[in-house]
Amino acid sequence: MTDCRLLILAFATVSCVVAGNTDKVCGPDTTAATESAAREAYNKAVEWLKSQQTDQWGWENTPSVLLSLQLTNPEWFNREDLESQLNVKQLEIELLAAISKRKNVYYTKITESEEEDASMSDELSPGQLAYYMLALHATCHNVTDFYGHNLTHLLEHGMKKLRIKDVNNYFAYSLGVLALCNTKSKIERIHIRVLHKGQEDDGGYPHGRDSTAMVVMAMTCLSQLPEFTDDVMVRLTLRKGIRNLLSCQETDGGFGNIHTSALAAQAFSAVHEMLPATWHCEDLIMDIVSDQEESGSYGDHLMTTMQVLPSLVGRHYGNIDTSRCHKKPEVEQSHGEDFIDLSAFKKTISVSLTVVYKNGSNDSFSVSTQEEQSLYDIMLALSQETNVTFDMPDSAWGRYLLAINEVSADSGKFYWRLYNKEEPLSVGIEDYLPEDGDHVYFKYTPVTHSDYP
Ligand code: B12
Repeated sequence: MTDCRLLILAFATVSCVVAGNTDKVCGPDTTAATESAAREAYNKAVEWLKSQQTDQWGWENTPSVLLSLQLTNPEWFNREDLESQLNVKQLEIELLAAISKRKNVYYTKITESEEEDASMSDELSPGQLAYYMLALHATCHNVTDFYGHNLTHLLEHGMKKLRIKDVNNYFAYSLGVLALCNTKSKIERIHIRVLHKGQEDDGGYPHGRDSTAMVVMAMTCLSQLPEFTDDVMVRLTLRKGIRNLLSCQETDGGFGNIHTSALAAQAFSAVHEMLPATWHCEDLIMDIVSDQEESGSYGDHLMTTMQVLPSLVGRHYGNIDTSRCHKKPEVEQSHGEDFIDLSAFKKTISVSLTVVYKNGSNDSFSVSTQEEQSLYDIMLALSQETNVTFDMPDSAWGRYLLAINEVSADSGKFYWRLYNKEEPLSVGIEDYLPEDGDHVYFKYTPVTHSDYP
Protein backbone atom coordinates (compact mmCIF):
# COMPACT_ATOMS: atom_id res chain seq x y z
CA MET A 1 0.00 0.00 0.00
CA THR A 2 1.18 3.50 -0.68
CA ASP A 3 1.08 6.38 1.76
CA CYS A 4 0.22 9.12 -0.69
CA ARG A 5 -1.79 12.16 0.17
CA LEU A 6 -5.49 12.09 -0.60
CA LEU A 7 -6.44 12.75 -4.15
CA ILE A 8 -8.06 16.13 -4.44
CA LEU A 9 -8.51 15.99 -8.15
CA ALA A 10 -11.32 13.77 -9.38
CA PHE A 11 -10.23 11.76 -12.39
CA ALA A 12 -13.65 12.24 -13.93
CA THR A 13 -12.89 15.92 -14.38
CA VAL A 14 -9.78 15.30 -16.46
CA SER A 15 -10.17 17.34 -19.59
CA CYS A 16 -9.23 16.48 -23.12
CA VAL A 17 -6.15 17.72 -24.91
CA VAL A 18 -6.89 19.76 -27.96
CA ALA A 19 -5.89 17.66 -30.95
CA GLY A 20 -2.62 18.57 -32.55
CA ASN A 21 0.89 17.27 -32.72
CA THR A 22 3.61 18.73 -30.60
CA ASP A 23 7.15 17.73 -29.91
CA LYS A 24 7.29 19.81 -26.78
CA VAL A 25 7.81 18.08 -23.48
CA CYS A 26 4.58 19.29 -21.87
CA GLY A 27 2.48 19.78 -24.98
CA PRO A 28 1.96 22.85 -27.15
CA ASP A 29 1.75 25.26 -24.22
CA THR A 30 5.11 24.34 -22.71
CA THR A 31 6.96 27.48 -21.67
CA ALA A 32 10.18 28.23 -23.54
CA ALA A 33 12.19 27.98 -20.31
CA THR A 34 10.98 24.46 -19.49
CA GLU A 35 11.36 23.29 -23.06
CA SER A 36 14.91 24.54 -23.35
CA ALA A 37 15.94 23.19 -19.91
CA ALA A 38 14.50 19.77 -20.75
CA ARG A 39 16.12 19.75 -24.20
CA GLU A 40 19.49 20.70 -22.77
CA ALA A 41 19.22 18.01 -20.08
CA TYR A 42 18.21 15.49 -22.75
CA ASN A 43 21.20 16.27 -24.97
CA LYS A 44 23.61 16.03 -22.06
CA ALA A 45 22.09 12.74 -20.90
CA VAL A 46 22.34 11.27 -24.42
CA GLU A 47 26.01 12.24 -24.66
CA TRP A 48 26.65 10.67 -21.28
CA LEU A 49 24.87 7.46 -22.27
CA LYS A 50 26.92 7.29 -25.46
CA SER A 51 30.10 7.72 -23.45
CA GLN A 52 29.17 4.62 -21.44
CA GLN A 53 29.43 2.24 -24.37
CA THR A 54 31.51 -0.88 -23.96
CA ASP A 55 34.30 -1.87 -26.34
CA GLN A 56 31.78 -4.12 -28.07
CA TRP A 57 29.48 -1.19 -28.97
CA GLY A 58 26.87 -2.16 -26.43
CA TRP A 59 26.07 -1.13 -22.89
CA GLU A 60 25.90 -2.96 -19.62
CA ASN A 61 22.22 -3.31 -20.46
CA THR A 62 22.16 -2.83 -24.22
CA PRO A 63 18.43 -3.28 -24.97
CA SER A 64 17.11 -0.81 -22.42
CA VAL A 65 19.65 1.92 -23.30
CA LEU A 66 19.20 1.43 -27.03
CA LEU A 67 15.42 1.52 -26.59
CA SER A 68 15.64 4.84 -24.76
CA LEU A 69 17.88 6.36 -27.44
CA GLN A 70 15.65 5.23 -30.30
CA LEU A 71 12.36 5.96 -28.54
CA THR A 72 13.40 9.52 -27.89
CA ASN A 73 14.89 10.12 -31.32
CA PRO A 74 13.36 8.05 -34.13
CA GLU A 75 16.22 9.12 -36.40
CA TRP A 76 18.93 7.82 -34.09
CA PHE A 77 19.24 4.46 -35.86
CA ASN A 78 19.81 4.96 -39.54
CA ARG A 79 21.68 3.36 -42.37
CA GLU A 80 24.30 6.08 -42.66
CA ASP A 81 25.30 6.24 -39.04
CA LEU A 82 27.85 3.51 -38.49
CA GLU A 83 27.85 3.93 -34.72
CA SER A 84 24.14 3.21 -34.32
CA GLN A 85 24.45 0.34 -36.81
CA LEU A 86 27.14 -1.21 -34.64
CA ASN A 87 25.04 -0.69 -31.51
CA VAL A 88 22.12 -2.50 -33.12
CA LYS A 89 24.37 -5.33 -34.34
CA GLN A 90 25.59 -5.73 -30.78
CA LEU A 91 21.96 -5.89 -29.62
CA GLU A 92 21.29 -8.68 -32.09
CA ILE A 93 24.40 -10.61 -31.05
CA GLU A 94 23.58 -10.34 -27.35
CA LEU A 95 20.05 -11.58 -27.87
CA LEU A 96 21.12 -14.46 -30.09
CA ALA A 97 23.68 -15.46 -27.47
CA ALA A 98 21.06 -15.24 -24.71
CA ILE A 99 18.53 -17.25 -26.70
CA SER A 100 21.02 -19.99 -27.39
CA LYS A 101 21.86 -20.21 -23.66
CA ARG A 102 18.23 -20.02 -22.71
CA LYS A 103 17.15 -22.60 -25.28
CA ASN A 104 16.72 -25.48 -22.87
CA VAL A 105 14.47 -23.32 -20.69
CA TYR A 106 12.14 -22.25 -23.48
CA TYR A 107 12.15 -25.27 -25.69
CA THR A 108 12.44 -28.24 -23.37
CA LYS A 109 10.71 -29.28 -20.20
CA ILE A 110 12.64 -28.29 -17.10
CA THR A 111 11.96 -28.96 -13.46
CA GLU A 112 10.56 -26.27 -11.16
CA SER A 113 13.85 -25.96 -9.26
CA GLU A 114 15.82 -25.46 -12.49
CA GLU A 115 13.35 -22.75 -13.38
CA GLU A 116 13.88 -21.08 -10.00
CA ASP A 117 17.65 -21.20 -10.46
CA ALA A 118 17.34 -19.41 -13.79
CA SER A 119 15.33 -16.48 -12.49
CA MET A 120 18.12 -14.40 -10.90
CA SER A 121 20.89 -15.77 -13.09
CA ASP A 122 22.33 -14.12 -16.18
CA GLU A 123 19.81 -15.85 -18.40
CA LEU A 124 16.97 -14.12 -20.13
CA SER A 125 13.87 -13.30 -18.08
CA PRO A 126 10.57 -12.36 -19.77
CA GLY A 127 11.11 -8.75 -18.64
CA GLN A 128 14.54 -8.63 -20.26
CA LEU A 129 13.17 -10.28 -23.40
CA ALA A 130 10.50 -7.56 -23.45
CA TYR A 131 13.25 -4.89 -23.44
CA TYR A 132 14.94 -6.65 -26.36
CA MET A 133 11.67 -6.90 -28.28
CA LEU A 134 10.88 -3.22 -27.76
CA ALA A 135 14.39 -2.22 -28.84
CA LEU A 136 14.27 -4.47 -31.90
CA HIS A 137 10.82 -3.27 -32.86
CA ALA A 138 11.93 0.35 -32.50
CA THR A 139 14.86 -0.36 -34.84
CA CYS A 140 12.72 -1.90 -37.58
CA HIS A 141 13.16 -5.62 -36.85
CA ASN A 142 10.44 -8.21 -37.26
CA VAL A 143 10.06 -9.70 -33.79
CA THR A 144 8.13 -12.70 -35.08
CA ASP A 145 11.09 -13.72 -37.23
CA PHE A 146 14.31 -12.73 -35.55
CA TYR A 147 16.88 -14.97 -37.24
CA GLY A 148 14.21 -17.64 -37.27
CA HIS A 149 13.02 -17.06 -33.70
CA ASN A 150 9.50 -15.95 -32.95
CA LEU A 151 10.18 -13.67 -29.98
CA THR A 152 6.49 -13.12 -29.37
CA HIS A 153 6.07 -16.82 -28.73
CA LEU A 154 9.10 -16.88 -26.46
CA LEU A 155 7.74 -13.98 -24.45
CA GLU A 156 4.27 -15.50 -24.17
CA HIS A 157 5.86 -18.72 -22.99
CA GLY A 158 7.89 -16.91 -20.33
CA MET A 159 4.95 -14.82 -19.15
CA LYS A 160 2.74 -17.86 -18.80
CA LYS A 161 5.32 -19.42 -16.53
CA LEU A 162 5.44 -16.21 -14.47
CA ARG A 163 1.69 -16.36 -14.12
CA ILE A 164 1.71 -19.91 -12.82
CA LYS A 165 4.25 -18.91 -10.19
CA ASP A 166 2.10 -16.12 -8.83
CA VAL A 167 3.31 -12.89 -10.40
CA ASN A 168 4.84 -10.43 -7.97
CA ASN A 169 6.86 -8.20 -10.30
CA TYR A 170 4.24 -6.10 -12.09
CA PHE A 171 6.94 -3.82 -13.49
CA ALA A 172 8.43 -6.66 -15.55
CA TYR A 173 5.01 -8.13 -16.35
CA SER A 174 3.63 -4.88 -17.74
CA LEU A 175 6.83 -4.41 -19.72
CA GLY A 176 5.96 -7.75 -21.32
CA VAL A 177 2.44 -6.54 -22.09
CA LEU A 178 3.90 -3.35 -23.58
CA ALA A 179 6.17 -5.39 -25.83
CA LEU A 180 3.22 -7.45 -27.07
CA CYS A 181 1.04 -4.38 -27.48
CA ASN A 182 3.63 -2.27 -29.33
CA THR A 183 4.41 -5.07 -31.74
CA LYS A 184 0.69 -5.59 -32.38
CA SER A 185 0.91 -9.19 -31.20
CA LYS A 186 -2.17 -11.03 -30.04
CA ILE A 187 -2.85 -10.15 -26.41
CA GLU A 188 -4.36 -12.92 -24.35
CA ARG A 189 -6.98 -11.83 -21.80
CA ILE A 190 -5.14 -13.52 -19.00
CA HIS A 191 -2.51 -10.73 -19.08
CA ILE A 192 -5.17 -8.13 -18.41
CA ARG A 193 -6.57 -10.25 -15.59
CA VAL A 194 -3.14 -10.60 -14.00
CA LEU A 195 -2.57 -6.84 -13.99
CA HIS A 196 -6.12 -6.20 -12.80
CA LYS A 197 -5.99 -8.78 -10.01
CA GLY A 198 -2.59 -7.58 -8.83
CA GLN A 199 -3.80 -4.04 -8.30
CA GLU A 200 -4.22 -3.01 -4.69
CA ASP A 201 -7.35 -1.27 -3.38
CA ASP A 202 -5.73 2.15 -3.69
CA GLY A 203 -4.83 1.49 -7.34
CA GLY A 204 -1.13 0.90 -6.64
CA TYR A 205 1.06 -2.20 -6.98
CA PRO A 206 3.63 -4.01 -4.85
CA HIS A 207 7.13 -2.53 -5.29
CA GLY A 208 5.69 0.92 -5.56
CA ARG A 209 4.83 3.58 -8.02
CA ASP A 210 7.36 2.54 -10.67
CA SER A 211 5.27 -0.57 -11.22
CA THR A 212 2.04 1.43 -11.18
CA ALA A 213 3.44 3.77 -13.84
CA MET A 214 4.47 0.84 -16.00
CA VAL A 215 1.01 -0.73 -15.66
CA VAL A 216 -0.59 2.59 -16.65
CA MET A 217 1.56 2.65 -19.81
CA ALA A 218 0.64 -0.96 -20.62
CA MET A 219 -3.07 -0.39 -20.05
CA THR A 220 -3.02 2.82 -22.09
CA CYS A 221 -1.41 0.97 -24.98
CA LEU A 222 -4.08 -1.76 -24.74
CA SER A 223 -6.91 0.76 -24.54
CA GLN A 224 -5.80 2.07 -27.93
CA LEU A 225 -6.22 -1.33 -29.60
CA PRO A 226 -9.66 -1.74 -31.21
CA GLU A 227 -10.33 -5.02 -29.35
CA PHE A 228 -9.83 -3.38 -25.95
CA THR A 229 -11.13 0.15 -26.47
CA ASP A 230 -14.27 -0.55 -24.46
CA ASP A 231 -12.88 -3.26 -22.22
CA VAL A 232 -14.14 -2.65 -18.70
CA MET A 233 -11.19 -4.32 -16.96
CA VAL A 234 -8.67 -2.30 -18.96
CA ARG A 235 -10.46 0.97 -18.29
CA LEU A 236 -10.92 0.27 -14.60
CA THR A 237 -7.31 -0.78 -13.99
CA LEU A 238 -6.09 2.20 -15.95
CA ARG A 239 -8.30 4.68 -14.13
CA LYS A 240 -7.37 3.36 -10.69
CA GLY A 241 -3.67 3.37 -11.62
CA ILE A 242 -3.80 6.97 -12.83
CA ARG A 243 -5.69 8.04 -9.75
CA ASN A 244 -3.12 6.37 -7.53
CA LEU A 245 -0.20 7.98 -9.32
CA LEU A 246 -1.79 11.41 -9.26
CA SER A 247 -2.38 11.15 -5.54
CA CYS A 248 1.34 10.52 -5.00
CA GLN A 249 2.57 13.75 -6.56
CA GLU A 250 4.49 15.96 -4.17
CA THR A 251 4.33 19.76 -3.99
CA ASP A 252 7.57 20.19 -5.96
CA GLY A 253 6.05 18.16 -8.81
CA GLY A 254 8.14 15.05 -8.09
CA PHE A 255 7.09 11.54 -7.05
CA GLY A 256 9.57 10.61 -4.34
CA ASN A 257 12.62 9.59 -6.30
CA ILE A 258 14.08 10.21 -9.73
CA HIS A 259 13.07 6.83 -11.19
CA THR A 260 9.53 7.21 -10.02
CA SER A 261 9.26 10.82 -11.20
CA ALA A 262 10.54 9.89 -14.66
CA LEU A 263 8.27 6.87 -14.97
CA ALA A 264 5.25 8.83 -13.75
CA ALA A 265 5.99 11.51 -16.37
CA GLN A 266 6.11 8.80 -19.04
CA ALA A 267 2.86 7.28 -17.81
CA PHE A 268 1.00 10.60 -17.81
CA SER A 269 2.25 11.59 -21.23
CA ALA A 270 0.92 8.23 -22.47
CA VAL A 271 -2.61 9.13 -21.38
CA HIS A 272 -3.67 11.53 -24.11
CA GLU A 273 -6.87 12.45 -22.31
CA MET A 274 -4.96 14.17 -19.54
CA LEU A 275 -3.95 17.77 -19.95
CA PRO A 276 -0.29 18.24 -18.91
CA ALA A 277 -1.46 20.85 -16.39
CA THR A 278 -3.45 18.13 -14.58
CA TRP A 279 -0.24 16.46 -13.51
CA HIS A 280 1.81 19.65 -13.17
CA CYS A 281 3.98 18.57 -16.06
CA GLU A 282 6.24 21.62 -15.99
CA ASP A 283 6.97 21.30 -12.26
CA LEU A 284 7.62 17.62 -12.66
CA ILE A 285 9.96 18.10 -15.63
CA MET A 286 11.89 20.87 -13.87
CA ASP A 287 12.16 18.64 -10.81
CA ILE A 288 13.63 15.88 -13.00
CA VAL A 289 15.96 18.31 -14.79
CA SER A 290 17.28 19.58 -11.47
CA ASP A 291 18.44 16.08 -10.50
CA GLN A 292 20.92 15.88 -13.36
CA GLU A 293 24.60 15.55 -12.50
CA GLU A 294 27.25 17.80 -14.04
CA SER A 295 28.32 14.87 -16.22
CA GLY A 296 24.86 14.68 -17.81
CA SER A 297 24.01 11.42 -16.05
CA TYR A 298 21.32 10.81 -13.48
CA GLY A 299 22.78 9.42 -10.27
CA ASP A 300 25.90 8.52 -12.26
CA HIS A 301 23.91 5.45 -13.19
CA LEU A 302 23.32 3.93 -16.60
CA MET A 303 19.94 2.47 -15.68
CA THR A 304 18.67 5.61 -13.98
CA THR A 305 19.75 7.76 -16.92
CA MET A 306 18.11 5.48 -19.47
CA GLN A 307 14.87 5.48 -17.44
CA VAL A 308 14.86 9.28 -17.22
CA LEU A 309 15.60 9.96 -20.90
CA PRO A 310 12.07 9.52 -22.38
CA SER A 311 10.54 11.82 -19.77
CA LEU A 312 12.73 14.72 -20.94
CA VAL A 313 11.15 14.72 -24.39
CA GLY A 314 7.61 13.70 -23.51
CA ARG A 315 7.95 10.16 -24.82
CA HIS A 316 6.94 6.83 -23.29
CA TYR A 317 7.29 3.06 -23.81
CA GLY A 318 3.76 2.84 -25.21
CA ASN A 319 4.34 4.80 -28.41
CA ILE A 320 7.29 3.54 -30.35
CA ASP A 321 7.42 5.37 -33.64
CA THR A 322 8.42 3.02 -36.44
CA SER A 323 7.20 5.25 -39.26
CA ARG A 324 10.75 6.40 -40.07
CA CYS A 325 12.20 2.92 -40.35
CA HIS A 326 13.06 3.39 -44.02
CA LYS A 327 13.79 7.10 -44.03
CA LYS A 328 17.11 8.73 -44.83
CA PRO A 329 19.42 9.22 -41.89
CA GLU A 330 21.08 12.19 -40.27
CA VAL A 331 24.63 11.62 -39.15
CA GLU A 332 25.22 11.99 -35.44
CA GLN A 333 28.48 12.77 -33.76
CA SER A 334 29.61 11.38 -30.48
CA HIS A 335 31.82 13.25 -28.08
CA GLY A 336 34.06 11.70 -25.51
CA GLU A 337 33.52 12.50 -21.86
CA ASP A 338 36.19 14.43 -20.01
CA PHE A 339 37.40 12.44 -17.09
CA ILE A 340 37.98 14.38 -13.92
CA ASP A 341 39.95 12.67 -11.22
CA LEU A 342 38.80 14.03 -7.90
CA SER A 343 40.95 11.92 -5.60
CA ALA A 344 41.50 13.77 -2.37
CA PHE A 345 42.45 13.11 1.20
CA LYS A 346 39.89 10.85 2.83
CA LYS A 347 38.75 10.62 6.47
CA THR A 348 38.40 7.41 8.47
CA ILE A 349 34.81 6.59 9.40
CA SER A 350 33.05 3.93 11.51
CA VAL A 351 30.18 1.91 10.12
CA SER A 352 28.17 -0.90 11.74
CA LEU A 353 26.70 -3.75 9.75
CA THR A 354 23.98 -6.09 11.06
CA VAL A 355 22.60 -9.15 9.33
CA VAL A 356 19.07 -10.05 10.44
CA TYR A 357 18.06 -13.60 9.47
CA LYS A 358 14.55 -14.89 8.82
CA ASN A 359 14.19 -16.23 12.40
CA GLY A 360 15.24 -12.86 13.88
CA SER A 361 18.74 -13.94 14.92
CA ASN A 362 21.49 -11.56 13.90
CA ASP A 363 25.21 -11.01 13.36
CA SER A 364 26.83 -7.60 13.87
CA PHE A 365 30.13 -6.13 12.70
CA SER A 366 31.90 -2.83 13.29
CA VAL A 367 34.08 -1.57 10.52
CA SER A 368 36.57 1.27 10.28
CA THR A 369 37.02 2.42 6.75
CA GLN A 370 37.71 5.47 4.60
CA GLU A 371 34.93 7.81 3.62
CA GLU A 372 33.56 7.55 0.09
CA GLN A 373 34.00 3.79 0.03
CA SER A 374 30.94 2.01 -1.32
CA LEU A 375 29.02 -0.37 0.91
CA TYR A 376 30.05 -3.07 -1.57
CA ASP A 377 33.78 -2.33 -1.02
CA ILE A 378 33.26 -2.38 2.74
CA MET A 379 31.46 -5.73 2.54
CA LEU A 380 34.19 -7.13 0.31
CA ALA A 381 36.88 -6.10 2.80
CA LEU A 382 34.82 -7.49 5.71
CA SER A 383 34.48 -10.85 3.99
CA GLN A 384 38.25 -10.99 3.56
CA GLU A 385 38.88 -10.18 7.23
CA THR A 386 36.18 -12.34 8.85
CA ASN A 387 34.24 -15.54 8.19
CA VAL A 388 31.22 -13.78 6.80
CA THR A 389 30.51 -14.49 3.12
CA PHE A 390 28.58 -12.37 0.63
CA ASP A 391 27.45 -13.34 -2.83
CA MET A 392 27.15 -10.09 -4.79
CA PRO A 393 26.78 -10.73 -8.54
CA ASP A 394 27.16 -7.81 -10.90
CA SER A 395 24.23 -6.39 -12.88
CA ALA A 396 23.36 -3.28 -14.80
CA TRP A 397 22.08 -1.76 -11.56
CA GLY A 398 25.40 -2.53 -9.90
CA ARG A 399 26.10 -5.33 -7.42
CA TYR A 400 23.04 -7.23 -6.16
CA LEU A 401 23.26 -8.70 -2.67
CA LEU A 402 22.13 -12.23 -3.41
CA ALA A 403 23.35 -14.20 -0.39
CA ILE A 404 24.85 -13.74 3.07
CA ASN A 405 26.60 -16.69 4.70
CA GLU A 406 25.04 -18.82 1.97
CA VAL A 407 21.52 -17.77 2.90
CA SER A 408 20.37 -16.87 -0.56
CA ALA A 409 17.57 -14.64 -1.79
CA ASP A 410 14.78 -17.02 -2.62
CA SER A 411 13.81 -15.86 -6.08
CA GLY A 412 10.27 -14.61 -6.11
CA LYS A 413 9.87 -15.02 -2.32
CA PHE A 414 12.60 -13.45 -0.17
CA TYR A 415 15.41 -10.92 -0.67
CA TRP A 416 18.04 -9.20 1.43
CA ARG A 417 16.62 -5.78 2.08
CA LEU A 418 18.99 -2.91 2.82
CA TYR A 419 18.51 -0.24 5.45
CA ASN A 420 20.46 2.50 7.14
CA LYS A 421 19.04 2.45 10.65
CA GLU A 422 15.27 2.42 10.06
CA GLU A 423 15.46 3.88 6.56
CA PRO A 424 15.47 1.55 3.51
CA LEU A 425 18.31 2.41 1.13
CA SER A 426 17.24 4.01 -2.10
CA VAL A 427 20.21 2.62 -4.03
CA GLY A 428 22.10 -0.67 -4.11
CA ILE A 429 25.26 -1.70 -2.27
CA GLU A 430 27.58 -0.45 -4.98
CA ASP A 431 26.03 3.01 -5.12
CA TYR A 432 25.64 3.52 -1.39
CA LEU A 433 28.53 5.39 0.25
CA PRO A 434 28.14 5.00 4.01
CA GLU A 435 28.84 7.98 6.25
CA ASP A 436 30.43 8.07 9.67
CA GLY A 437 28.09 6.45 12.24
CA ASP A 438 25.88 4.68 9.70
CA HIS A 439 24.29 1.44 10.82
CA VAL A 440 23.47 -0.69 7.82
CA TYR A 441 21.06 -3.60 8.22
CA PHE A 442 20.56 -6.53 5.85
CA LYS A 443 17.17 -8.02 6.59
CA TYR A 444 15.83 -11.19 5.03
CA THR A 445 12.47 -9.93 3.80
CA PRO A 446 9.54 -11.20 1.66
CA VAL A 447 9.69 -9.67 -1.85
CA THR A 448 6.14 -8.46 -1.45
CA HIS A 449 7.47 -6.07 1.19
CA SER A 450 9.23 -3.02 -0.19
CA ASP A 451 8.62 0.61 0.50
CA TYR A 452 10.56 2.68 -1.92
CA PRO A 453 8.08 5.06 -3.56
C1 B12 B 1 10.83 -5.50 -8.80
C2 B12 B 1 11.95 -4.71 -8.13
C3 B12 B 1 12.61 -5.29 -7.04
C4 B12 B 1 12.38 -6.74 -6.59
C5 B12 B 1 13.10 -7.71 -7.59
C6 B12 B 1 12.66 -9.17 -7.46
C7 B12 B 1 11.34 -9.50 -8.12
N1 B12 B 1 10.27 -9.67 -7.41
O1 B12 B 1 11.30 -9.65 -9.31
C8 B12 B 1 12.98 -6.71 -5.14
C9 B12 B 1 11.86 -6.42 -4.13
C10 B12 B 1 13.75 -7.97 -4.71
C11 B12 B 1 13.90 -5.49 -5.21
C12 B12 B 1 14.89 -5.26 -4.28
C13 B12 B 1 15.60 -4.07 -4.20
N2 B12 B 1 15.45 -2.96 -4.93
CO1 B12 B 1 14.31 -2.92 -6.54
N3 B12 B 1 13.17 -2.67 -7.98
C14 B12 B 1 12.27 -3.40 -8.60
C15 B12 B 1 11.58 -2.62 -9.76
C16 B12 B 1 10.20 -2.16 -9.27
C17 B12 B 1 11.43 -3.39 -11.08
C18 B12 B 1 12.72 -4.07 -11.58
C19 B12 B 1 12.42 -4.86 -12.86
O2 B12 B 1 11.81 -5.91 -12.79
N4 B12 B 1 12.79 -4.35 -14.04
C20 B12 B 1 12.50 -4.98 -15.32
C21 B12 B 1 13.52 -6.11 -15.64
C22 B12 B 1 13.28 -6.68 -17.02
O3 B12 B 1 14.82 -5.52 -15.67
P1 B12 B 1 16.01 -6.22 -14.83
O4 B12 B 1 17.16 -5.30 -14.87
O5 B12 B 1 16.21 -7.61 -15.29
O6 B12 B 1 15.36 -6.26 -13.35
C23 B12 B 1 16.01 -6.90 -12.29
C24 B12 B 1 16.87 -5.91 -11.50
O7 B12 B 1 16.23 -4.63 -11.50
C25 B12 B 1 16.85 -6.54 -10.10
N5 B12 B 1 16.78 -5.51 -9.06
C26 B12 B 1 15.69 -4.96 -8.54
N6 B12 B 1 15.99 -3.98 -7.68
C27 B12 B 1 17.36 -3.92 -7.66
C28 B12 B 1 18.19 -3.09 -6.92
C29 B12 B 1 19.57 -3.23 -7.07
C30 B12 B 1 20.46 -2.32 -6.28
C31 B12 B 1 20.11 -4.24 -7.95
C32 B12 B 1 21.60 -4.43 -8.10
C33 B12 B 1 19.24 -5.07 -8.71
C34 B12 B 1 17.87 -4.89 -8.54
O8 B12 B 1 15.67 -7.37 -9.99
C35 B12 B 1 14.95 -7.28 -11.24
C36 B12 B 1 14.22 -8.58 -11.51
O9 B12 B 1 15.11 -9.65 -11.56
C37 B12 B 1 12.60 -1.43 -9.96
C38 B12 B 1 11.94 -0.16 -10.50
C39 B12 B 1 12.70 0.50 -11.65
N7 B12 B 1 12.40 1.77 -11.84
O10 B12 B 1 13.49 -0.09 -12.35
C40 B12 B 1 13.16 -1.27 -8.53
C41 B12 B 1 14.59 -0.69 -8.31
C42 B12 B 1 15.52 -1.20 -9.40
N8 B12 B 1 14.99 -1.21 -7.00
C43 B12 B 1 15.62 -0.35 -6.29
C44 B12 B 1 16.15 -0.60 -4.97
C45 B12 B 1 16.73 0.61 -4.24
C46 B12 B 1 16.11 -1.88 -4.40
C47 B12 B 1 16.75 -2.31 -3.06
C48 B12 B 1 18.20 -1.82 -2.88
C49 B12 B 1 15.78 -1.81 -1.92
C50 B12 B 1 16.33 -2.07 -0.50
N9 B12 B 1 16.40 -0.99 0.28
O11 B12 B 1 16.62 -3.19 -0.12
C51 B12 B 1 16.63 -3.88 -3.14
C52 B12 B 1 17.92 -4.64 -3.57
C53 B12 B 1 18.63 -5.15 -2.33
C54 B12 B 1 19.75 -6.12 -2.63
N10 B12 B 1 19.63 -7.31 -2.05
O12 B12 B 1 20.74 -5.80 -3.32
C55 B12 B 1 15.81 0.97 -7.02
C56 B12 B 1 17.25 1.09 -7.58
C57 B12 B 1 17.75 2.52 -7.46
C58 B12 B 1 19.23 2.63 -7.79
N11 B12 B 1 19.59 3.76 -8.33
O13 B12 B 1 20.03 1.75 -7.58
C59 B12 B 1 14.65 0.89 -8.10
C60 B12 B 1 14.95 1.68 -9.39
C61 B12 B 1 13.36 1.43 -7.41
C62 B12 B 1 13.34 2.92 -7.16
N12 B12 B 1 12.41 3.65 -7.76
O14 B12 B 1 14.14 3.46 -6.42
N13 B12 B 1 13.56 -4.69 -6.23
